Amino acid sequence: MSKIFYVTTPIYYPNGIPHVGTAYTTIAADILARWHKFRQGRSFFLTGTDEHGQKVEKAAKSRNLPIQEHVNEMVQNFKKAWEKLNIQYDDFIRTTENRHTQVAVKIFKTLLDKGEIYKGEYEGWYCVSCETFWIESQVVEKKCPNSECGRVVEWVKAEEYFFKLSNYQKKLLEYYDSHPNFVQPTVRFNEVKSLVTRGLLDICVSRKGLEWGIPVPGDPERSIYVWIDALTNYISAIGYDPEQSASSELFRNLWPADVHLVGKDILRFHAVIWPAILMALNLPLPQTLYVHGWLTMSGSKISKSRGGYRDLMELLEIYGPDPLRYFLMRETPFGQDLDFSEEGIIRRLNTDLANDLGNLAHRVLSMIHRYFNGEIPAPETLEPLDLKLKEEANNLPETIEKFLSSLQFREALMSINDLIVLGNKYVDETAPWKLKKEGKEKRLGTVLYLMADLCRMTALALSPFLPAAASNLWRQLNLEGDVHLQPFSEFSSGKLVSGRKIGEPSPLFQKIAEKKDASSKEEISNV
Ligand code: ME8
Repeated sequence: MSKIFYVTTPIYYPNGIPHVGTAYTTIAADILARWHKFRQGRSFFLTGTDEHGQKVEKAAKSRNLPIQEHVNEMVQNFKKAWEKLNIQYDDFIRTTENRHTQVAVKIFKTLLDKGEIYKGEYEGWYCVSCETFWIESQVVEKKCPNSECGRVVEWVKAEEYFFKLSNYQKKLLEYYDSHPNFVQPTVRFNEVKSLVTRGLLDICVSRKGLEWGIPVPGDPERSIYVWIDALTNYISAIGYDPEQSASSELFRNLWPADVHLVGKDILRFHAVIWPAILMALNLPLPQTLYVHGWLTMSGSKISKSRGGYRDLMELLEIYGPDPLRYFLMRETPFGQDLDFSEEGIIRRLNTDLANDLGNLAHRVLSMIHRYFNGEIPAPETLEPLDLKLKEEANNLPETIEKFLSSLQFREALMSINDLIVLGNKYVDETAPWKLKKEGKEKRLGTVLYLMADLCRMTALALSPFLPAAASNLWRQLNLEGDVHLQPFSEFSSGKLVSGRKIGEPSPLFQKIAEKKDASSKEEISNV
């Protein structure tokens, strides 16, 4: 059996409700998982919440709630948001669950027994925000050297447990050299390489007196500190056990992960610390770490602490899941920053979704009703124009695969939209209404069959990206089964069965008037 595609998102801090930034990573992972499920019949998508540590503790205290109650409530908010966005994860790991804490403790103990973790004293610069100790030469003017941070660092002295990260500098650099696609895009990989080349310090993996954490085995005064706890979720969730023989079948089928999706903020943890931990555990490293850009608003990163953005649930109420998913994935190349704006969502909704896709589906379905009493006609002899359309449609699976294998969501969506635009052009050129007038019934049947088949192909192509619209279109075509459960062999042109009745056409998307204040949305027309 070929390896099951395994994709992960970061596990998010439940110190606030999810926002559109957290949704960004999660949507990307969902698309990849859905696409691979379609292609190979199976895939595995893990997301979850990172529930220990001071940030979460502080958030609970500010709400005057017991921490457990706070996180339980927040987790429900995440799950509700993901459901509304049609995120189809296979597992949701919470780091407070037994299945995780037990494995995290075992991993800590294994590394301690191997001498990879030791108890020691450290004195030096520390960045509270990045939870990182820095080499003296890296710190200039008491500023954190992490380019995404730059906050003031503190001079600290501590007796804690440390992971021997410094031992891994050479091994990591060798690994990077022999795995040129390990971190993508290249600009991020170069950052990592230069960071590691400058030198690595051992990292502190425990904290004394932290109320909300997993106790260090044999030293309950201390808790396992966040990164060992958090990063290991990727293997604890799928049944890893440091006693290799006890690891689950799922783990053997999934590990190493194919893609870890992360934002720029946690690049170093995933490209340096996590690989070193895996090396220390003698485990293979993930295939790819894909580091995407920020969602910004007026140039600043959208974040829980900054605020100033509309609530994710409210965005979903106003626009629905598909326009949001489409805008986020279509607007900029995935590795780059994207300035988020509701005008941007509306523009994409009105043009690509309503004018192009909605229009195509509506006119084709309506004409089949008008000219063939709602019954899919049979195709006759194909002309060069028809063959060209078929050829373009048949190229689509390979094109999507090419783009998605390098996480080019925007380019994949552009190629689907190109086909939709071509379909609309084909209708204009073949002018079925004229064929009807001229009594060319056979030609009319061929044209509308090809168009209905193109709508079927479009629904399949869009199913990972716009799950709701794809289901809706599938239903309107009255096709059998669920669009999301079709075998990949169906994704080829000419598979539509003639003679079947189609359903009633209804607009796939409602246009919204473009105005500055999108809160008072106004539907302007049906497509
Ligand atoms: O860092 N634009 O959790 P977190 C794009 N628990 N992506 C964004 C974003 C934005 N404006 N804001 C957040 C943590 N993200 C740790 C992770 S993993 C073992 C532990 C996304 O709640 C992006 O994926 O701060 C970023 O890396 C992640 O949320 C940070 O989530």
